[in-house]
Amino acid sequence: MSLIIEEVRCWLVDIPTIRPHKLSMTTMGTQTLMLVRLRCQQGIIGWGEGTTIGGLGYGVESPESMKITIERYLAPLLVGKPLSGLSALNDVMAMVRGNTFAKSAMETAFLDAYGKLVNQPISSLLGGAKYRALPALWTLASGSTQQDIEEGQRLLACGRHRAFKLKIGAKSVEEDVRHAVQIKQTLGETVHVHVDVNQGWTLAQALWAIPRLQEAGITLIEQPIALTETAQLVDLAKRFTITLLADEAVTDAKQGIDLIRQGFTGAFALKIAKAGGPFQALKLAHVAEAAGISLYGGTMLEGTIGTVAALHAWSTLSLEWGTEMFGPLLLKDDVVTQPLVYQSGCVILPEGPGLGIDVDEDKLLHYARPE
Ligand code: MUC
Ligand code: MG
Repeated sequence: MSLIIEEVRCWLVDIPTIRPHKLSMTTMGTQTLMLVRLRCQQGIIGWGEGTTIGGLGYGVESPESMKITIERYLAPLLVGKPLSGLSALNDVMAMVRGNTFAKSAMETAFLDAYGKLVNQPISSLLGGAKYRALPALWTLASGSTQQDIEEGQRLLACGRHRAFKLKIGAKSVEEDVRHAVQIKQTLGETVHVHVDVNQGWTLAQALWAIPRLQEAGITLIEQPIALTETAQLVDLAKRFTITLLADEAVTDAKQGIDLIRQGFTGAFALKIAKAGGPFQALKLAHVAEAAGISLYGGTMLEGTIGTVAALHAWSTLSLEWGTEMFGPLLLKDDVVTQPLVYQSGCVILPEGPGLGIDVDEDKLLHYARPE
């Protein structure tokens, strides 16, 4: 069965966060959702979303560049062509180099539309969901140890989350370690706490901090050093028993193979934006599975559309380290008619064809930047 796209439209939607979200490279007070809508033959609509963190602070694409990449380069290649599925879409999109964040939004919108065409959820197009409740941690990133502790305790008490990630790397390494150890000790032995340094340390700082965090019972150390220092990351992973999670250092299947060949023994964080879409992220996941590398379902702090797209992919995998698909909870509002359900430390994969969610176009237009 083929899908013919008739029109592609993009919007930039700015939504405030519930509190400042502090990472090593930026503090977020707003998230910009780059939304794409495919209008296809037979009246089928597909939605996709691309996000990043802090404009160009995190990655090489901005929301504005994603929109222009789609409007100017991807849409003209795709509109009017009969697309028989993901492989056909892939071949066309390969004519544009790079720009995986923009391609992720397009691949998501295509999967949403194609799923509606064949009356199947995206997870079924990607191999089939193994479960519908996926573990989802919460990231503590207020910048204050006391506030993070209170936030963590409140979320544990109401049962929404059972595991946490801490954003560190912006302060001195001594302060980072003190902050993480204090939070871990207060939240307790049974609560999984991991840290994301977002490339904030030098090798020497990492060598000082990692054994201290390991000793305190921190469970994972995410991207401690610069993404380009893969030999050092491989070395660090071999030195300690605590698992090192490669995030910025591993975007797609090719980079996964490179790290595995170098002897990496840690885990991989998957993100649909890094790889170029849910299907592309699964290619990295399958390489990792074949090499015995454990997996973690990562977020680019997407709203509901991008989060659900990733959940469909992650639901087909065994994720030893769970997921961090909490993005919609960080936003004060969203553009969908029904919020995702978060309960007992998990997020529930929606049912229905395509993404399984409906977009509220009035809300979208309310938040959208004027053209
Ligand atoms: C990252 O690097 O993992 C994920 C959660 C969060 O708070 O930031 C992102 C980015
Ligand atoms: Mg990370």
